[in-house]
Amino acid sequence: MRTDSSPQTIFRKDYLPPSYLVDTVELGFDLDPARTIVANRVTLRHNPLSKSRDIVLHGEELELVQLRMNGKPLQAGQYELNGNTLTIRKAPLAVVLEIETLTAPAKNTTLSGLYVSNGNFFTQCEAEGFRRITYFPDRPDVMAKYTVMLRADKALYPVLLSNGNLVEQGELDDGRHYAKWEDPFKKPSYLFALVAARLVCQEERYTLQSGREVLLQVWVEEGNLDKTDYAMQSLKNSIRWDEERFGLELDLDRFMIVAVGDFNMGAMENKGLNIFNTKFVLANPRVATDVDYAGIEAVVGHEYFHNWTGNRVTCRDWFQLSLKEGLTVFRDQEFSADMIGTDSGRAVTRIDQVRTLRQAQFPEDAGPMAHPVRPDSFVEINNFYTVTIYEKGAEVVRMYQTLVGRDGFRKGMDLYFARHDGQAVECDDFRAAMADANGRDLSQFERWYSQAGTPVVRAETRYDAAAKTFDITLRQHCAASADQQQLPFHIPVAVGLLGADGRDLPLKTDAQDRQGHATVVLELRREEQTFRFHDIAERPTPSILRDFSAPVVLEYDYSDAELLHLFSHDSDPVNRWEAGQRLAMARLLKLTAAVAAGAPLTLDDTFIAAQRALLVDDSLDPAFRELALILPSETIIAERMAVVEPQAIHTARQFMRRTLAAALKPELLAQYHANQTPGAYSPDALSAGKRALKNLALAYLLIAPREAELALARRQFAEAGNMTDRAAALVALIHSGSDAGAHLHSFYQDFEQEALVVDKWFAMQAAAPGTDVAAVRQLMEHPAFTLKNPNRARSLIFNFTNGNPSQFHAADGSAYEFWAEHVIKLDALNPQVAARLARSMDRWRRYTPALQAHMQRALERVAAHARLSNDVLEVVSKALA
Ligand code: 0A1
Ligand code: ZN
Repeated sequence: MRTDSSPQTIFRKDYLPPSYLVDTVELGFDLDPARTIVANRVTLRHNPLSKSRDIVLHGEELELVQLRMNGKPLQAGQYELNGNTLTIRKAPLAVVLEIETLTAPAKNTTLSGLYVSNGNFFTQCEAEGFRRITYFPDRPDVMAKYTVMLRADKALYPVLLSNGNLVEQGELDDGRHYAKWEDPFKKPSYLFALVAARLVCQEERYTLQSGREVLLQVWVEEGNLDKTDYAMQSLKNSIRWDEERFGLELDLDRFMIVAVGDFNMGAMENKGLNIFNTKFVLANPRVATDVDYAGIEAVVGHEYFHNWTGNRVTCRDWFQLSLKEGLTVFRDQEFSADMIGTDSGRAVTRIDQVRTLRQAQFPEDAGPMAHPVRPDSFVEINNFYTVTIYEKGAEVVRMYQTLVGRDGFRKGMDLYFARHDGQAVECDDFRAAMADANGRDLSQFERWYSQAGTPVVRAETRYDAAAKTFDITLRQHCAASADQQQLPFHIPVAVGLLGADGRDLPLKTDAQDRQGHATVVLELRREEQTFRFHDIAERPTPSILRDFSAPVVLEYDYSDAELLHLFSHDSDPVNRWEAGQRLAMARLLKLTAAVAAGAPLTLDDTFIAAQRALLVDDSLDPAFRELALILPSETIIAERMAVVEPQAIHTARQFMRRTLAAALKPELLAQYHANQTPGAYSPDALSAGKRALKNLALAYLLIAPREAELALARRQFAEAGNMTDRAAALVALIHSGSDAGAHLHSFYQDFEQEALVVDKWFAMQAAAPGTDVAAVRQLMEHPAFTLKNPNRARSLIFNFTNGNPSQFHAADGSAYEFWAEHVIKLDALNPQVAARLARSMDRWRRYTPALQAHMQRALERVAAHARLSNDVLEVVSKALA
């Protein structure tokens, strides 16, 4: 909660080095849910880079019991306790502080700091949670060695874990026991963790490529031990991959993953003790879908890869967050792609990344919370764990690889570690390593870090038949934000040219080193540049921005004929998919306008024929076909409209789906049967792709179902051997508007003991177009619903506000009232989760005036609430500004 009246904005330009550095931290915990005593003995020395001799410690929601400096108790007048900082002025050069504090973990509903989940103790310290555990200079550029002593009741908390190595354990009086942990590596406080719990583990000894043996553990509650195999396998794959691709070895003898049911985010990379949301650990075929399996692989990889990109080399300050997050997302993306191994599998992962960017990052970059990959200011750092920092940050890292090549990228990484291992550094240091290792000038590339907004690249082409040249002129612009003037970006634009036969033409540009390739990377640096291709014997169809080589909007006046050509032939699967999206989008925008104008709706046969051809093309990966057949989402369509009318968009998109379903029915049915995956379930990409295509076919077949289609879905629901198929059948039945009630009931009965499946049960109802706000309110009355568990709150509320636009934007504004009410309710429990929900209203100014008026009122109601967290206050005040 806010302690002073108005929240402070923190600026990057105000960075000052810490006045004191910390060498060692010895922590002692007497764990008790109501009253935990934390004894902290910390050795500090003055930082020669700082002029100040004041020791500044952060602390939040702590009761200070005792404070001693160099052996002597400090009295009230010898330090200042002001809000959330404790200052000792004019301190000696070398200081030992002994600090004893009290905290109440059971009362901590924020899930930041030390908290209790299902009777067990966990911590979450990123970004600023450590200050809720003890007084400390809680900033990432203060790195120290930690020793941790845990004491707790042995029967209640048989497992005591912290970072690094277990060095001692034993019994105490009164049924208590202790464990002492030592982390051999210096780390910032945000990477501290402890767990005291009744848990069991799957463990394995694993031999690194160097021959060293390490202990790997996955800790879960007892009933979940049958759901740890995939996380363990993913961990081993991650270790191997980082050795092979980047030459990076696990530096600890022991690496632990712990699953917790109450968690604000996906997972946390605490040194040697990763703490995970159960959603990204627990899986078996009965309860987890293919998407869940892919998520586990990605997040296990992500947290493991942080051990080097984040932990060994960390961030100087939180403005540099993307230094570790963008880079680590890029690494987990490459890991997932390499695990599939095929080119088409790799392309499927890339298409998924593009969809996420368009669905979430582009809107963020155009809305009130827009910020550069390296922000210049923030109010609450927890609000900056965004798709811009993570996903756009990963795109920025990917562009280095596109510019300098895979080998060049590896050289840059090697230099980065050679220079900065053990340090807290800036985004600029990473860029310098990439530039220096490759002898490249990447100074203009800095603008990807400093300028917000999505650049638009407009392409024009000119074919000269006599000279056999083809010119591509690229022009870039980026809408200037209020406080930023935009300068041209350094944009890699990958281009190929298709001949009339659909094949790639060998390319000859003015650059000497790129002759004869099917794809070249053009480097756009100025506002406008023309690139010439030679010896082009026929007018080609340009395939621009292959593999989505930069996070930009590409505008080019493609004719339908050109798009159809690309959709059937482009050798670059991402652009092949993209051509289909362009064909669909053009029609969806026209249909939406027709709905709004009350005009008749039609869909042309050419488009239907193209979709049909793709659907039945067995030479293509089923996963790719599924993606190519998914229409742009309602959110993505909305981003393309000047004034958003959610109902019209929904009606238009539904019309297109219904028309396609009717026209393609025999083919859909054939694909449904052809893509069955009999036998034991396997989450591999090929099987998952078949299931995805089959279930897309089922969803289409159930748009206007007759008895035969309903029977298919019912049978799949009843007989499915895995959650992917069972959940897909249930969703199709719910959307068909037929007898879903009984199926929902039986699904719940079967899985009520599985929290993650109950989340799915809420989520699928929340996102169904038939679910209005009254139905959501009713679901909240269900005994299994609680606002206190973030996964549960998200499953119902977020899937409604973000995943069900036609109902969330109901004309009477009733769902906005619901939103306001729950932002306020959640804020009293958990500001981080509340602030995420608050962001559902980001784009409110783009809706029709009537909807805007309702939205503004709801935003103002939240803003006027008496006791708001800084988290929510920042989001709503930026929205209203
Ligand atoms: N660093 C973690 C994400 C994370 C951030 C904040 C948290 O609590 C406020 C928790 C996790 C990651 O990138 O996985
Ligand atoms: Zn991360």
